Amino acid sequence: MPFQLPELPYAYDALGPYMSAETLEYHHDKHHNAYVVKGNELAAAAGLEGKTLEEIVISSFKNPAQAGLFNNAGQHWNHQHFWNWMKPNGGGALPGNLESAIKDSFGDVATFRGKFIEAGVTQFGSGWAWLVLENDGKLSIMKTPNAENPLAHGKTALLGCDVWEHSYYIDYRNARPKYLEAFVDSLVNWEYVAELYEKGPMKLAA
Ligand code: MN3
Repeated sequence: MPFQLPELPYAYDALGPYMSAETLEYHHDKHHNAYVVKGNELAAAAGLEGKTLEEIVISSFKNPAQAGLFNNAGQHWNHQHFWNWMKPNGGGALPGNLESAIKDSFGDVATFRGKFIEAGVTQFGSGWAWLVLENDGKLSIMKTPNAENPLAHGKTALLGCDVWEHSYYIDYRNARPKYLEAFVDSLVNWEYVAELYEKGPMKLAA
């Protein structure tokens, strides 16, 4: 099935003042849409229309000849989740199951918060910061360049923050740390993160 641009799960102005309507209009309607259009073009050219998005992300990551396809399919996957990783009036208290898991792996929530923000701040250039569910049930922090994601590495993403400049430059200019703090403290949809945690490590086809 061709990739499709999903609707935003909230109004363009619903994430203010932390993420503006202008940012969401450009980020969703222009950037994410371009990944969908180009991804479909390249998937068709590679004869992969019958494959799932996840299959395409995993197989194209291993194939240097499909780097362009990986970039677009990976970014489509990342953004599909990214819209759901935020919500109006986000942030705040974590659901109990997730809070326990974070304490088990990081000691306390503040330590997790610091490590996640640090990963985003120190990702040189474009990329993503991640909270990952390892196959042994532990949580870890990861950062990746460009379109790369935990899925490509056979891991389960619970939360990701887009640190490409298109995600924050209109609202925060070059202040990436302030954007990451606002993301964690006021935008994250922790219920969605907890839902992904409850599903457990993804079962990936070999
Ligand atoms: Mn983006």
